[in-house]
Amino acid sequence: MKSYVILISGRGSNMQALIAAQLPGRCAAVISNRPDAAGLAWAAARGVPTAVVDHKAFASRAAFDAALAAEIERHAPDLVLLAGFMRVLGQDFVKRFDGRMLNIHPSLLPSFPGLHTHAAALAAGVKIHGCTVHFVTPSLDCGPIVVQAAVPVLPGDSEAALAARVLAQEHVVYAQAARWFLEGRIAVIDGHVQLAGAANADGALRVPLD
Ligand code: NHR
Ligand code: GAR
Repeated sequence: MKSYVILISGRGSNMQALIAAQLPGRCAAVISNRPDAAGLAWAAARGVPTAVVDHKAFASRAAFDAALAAEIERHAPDLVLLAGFMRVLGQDFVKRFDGRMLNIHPSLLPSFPGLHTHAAALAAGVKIHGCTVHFVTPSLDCGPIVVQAAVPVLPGDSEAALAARVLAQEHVVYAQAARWFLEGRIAVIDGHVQLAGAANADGALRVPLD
């Protein structure tokens, strides 16, 4: 059976959605760079092995990356899932897990890479926002896109309200993308993802409506 490792930094709601989805693979470990991440207790309570690799305990990003890679490789996972993981990973780390590491990013990439995406979307006045599952490559938030979900930005939205609307979709598309990967249905061809047996969506999300 295939296996996967989830990297978190905090709450871990995406991690919970992934584990609850009963993917066709075993969750070998949940690893956090923060010892106080709430998601660790949730995973441990469900019998999932947990580990902490505290970035503050290392003198350099390279030393942290090496320790994190070693902890992941103890489990020899087929897939590594960044789920609200908040440390930028260096090129050597990314190369070790090339083609088998996914991230969920809270915007419709390539719009709003980096941090504070919901504030940036509100500031830009976009009417449609969302989330993206992508392969992790050395350049931040730029890897091949697997799936995206779009939500409306509504009049009077706060950052928190918009984040919650996006988060609900993150939980859906991340579990879906992880399932596709574990089923062997994802191919990256010329830097673009192709999904075997995909149905094409029709219709449109238009915002606002009149
Ligand atoms: N690493 C690489 N090489 N490529 C990607 O695409 C990555 C990555 C590491 C994390 C997640 C990403 C996101 O979805 C991710 C994608 C953290 C930062 C950041 O600036 C930016 C993007 C993402 C995650 N982190 C600060 C840092 O100095 C720390 C911020 C904090 O601790 O709160 O590493 O948005
Ligand atoms: C999620 O919205 C995720 O997309 C985002 O942080 C939140 C984590 O929530 N990730 C990033 O911003 C990465 N820089 P969670 O811990 O409940 O999954």
